Amino acid sequence: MDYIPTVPRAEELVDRAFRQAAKIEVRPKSARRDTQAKIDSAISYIESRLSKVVKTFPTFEQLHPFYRELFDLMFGIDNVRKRLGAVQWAHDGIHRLRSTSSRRLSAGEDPDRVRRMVYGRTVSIIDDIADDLLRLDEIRRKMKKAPVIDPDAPILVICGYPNVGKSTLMRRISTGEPEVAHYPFTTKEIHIGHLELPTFRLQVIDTPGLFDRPVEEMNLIERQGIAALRHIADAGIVVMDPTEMCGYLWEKQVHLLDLLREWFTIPLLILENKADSDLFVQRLEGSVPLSADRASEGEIAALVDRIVGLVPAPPMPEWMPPKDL
Ligand SMILES: Nc1nc2c(ncn2[C@@H]2O[C@H](COP(=O)(O)OP(=O)(O)O)[C@@H](O)[C@H]2O)c(=O)[nH]1
Ligand SMILES: [Mg+2]
Repeated sequence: MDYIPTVPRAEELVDRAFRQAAKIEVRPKSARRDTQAKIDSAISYIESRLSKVVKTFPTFEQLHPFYRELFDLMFGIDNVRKRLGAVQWAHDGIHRLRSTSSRRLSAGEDPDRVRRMVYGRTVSIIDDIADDLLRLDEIRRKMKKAPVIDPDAPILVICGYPNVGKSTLMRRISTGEPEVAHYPFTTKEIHIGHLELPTFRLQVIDTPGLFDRPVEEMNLIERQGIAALRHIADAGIVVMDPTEMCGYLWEKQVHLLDLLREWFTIPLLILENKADSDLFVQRLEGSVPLSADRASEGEIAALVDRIVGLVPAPPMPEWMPPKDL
């Protein structure tokens, strides 16, 4: 996610505003002008901080549907809108105090009394949005940790039971170290690798806890997580372990494969891993036997070729005739 500035806490906001205001001195001394200057300074400070919060928060309409859905699941987009609305409300309320105070000062009211009224109302307004500010800052921090996936570039997901060899495969086919990001649907992490191809860059995603068990075992959040990822996946690899050294019976793995075939409409490549083991027998027709651990560079290159064949290359930018043609 792009840079989103910190959301100030209520006490910090008020403290700073009043502390800055206290330093102001007007010459020649005039209680009225001095108070007005202090009030203006405090109000301007708070106004600008609050309006920055509202203006710099990402507008969900502009986000890719993947991120919109992701954030909606994470913290409810309506909830964020309501909280930003509260911040705007506080901004407007404090803005109005400016004219109220100058009117009362011009009318000859005791400056100290006017200042106390303005400060009192300011504290009470900011107090009303204290919880919104806290929550917005929490949301901002979660947004920054969102997975670094480019939903518009091709994406390959790696599926299969735990210990079948997904991470090993991921490391073999990616260029560089896979990045680790947080995904709200599992307590675990999501691993994103990149496969540099001559014409485009493929993102390879391994999601421990998501595509490695039957959907019946998942809670609603995890199912929604699958739905969000399904949006953006272009192809999948299902890693299976016919040696059952992973700890899962072959029948269970086949069941997961059937479910994955139901969930995904994208092309799936089936890989039977651990071909180096004495226990290995290829069990499915059309699958690719491989030892993710021991495969030679040449075997990995051949696998990458098959993967590339699965993924539609991103469209070339369309040529548009100049308007005056
Ligand atoms: N014999 C053998 N073991 C493998 C192979 N690939 C992975 N493993 C082992 O299987 C275990 C699980 O591998 P890992 O990649 O972490 O599986 P993941 O849980 O699906 O990500 C590890 O101990 C690997 O060393 C392989 O091709 N042959
Ligand atoms: Mg793993």
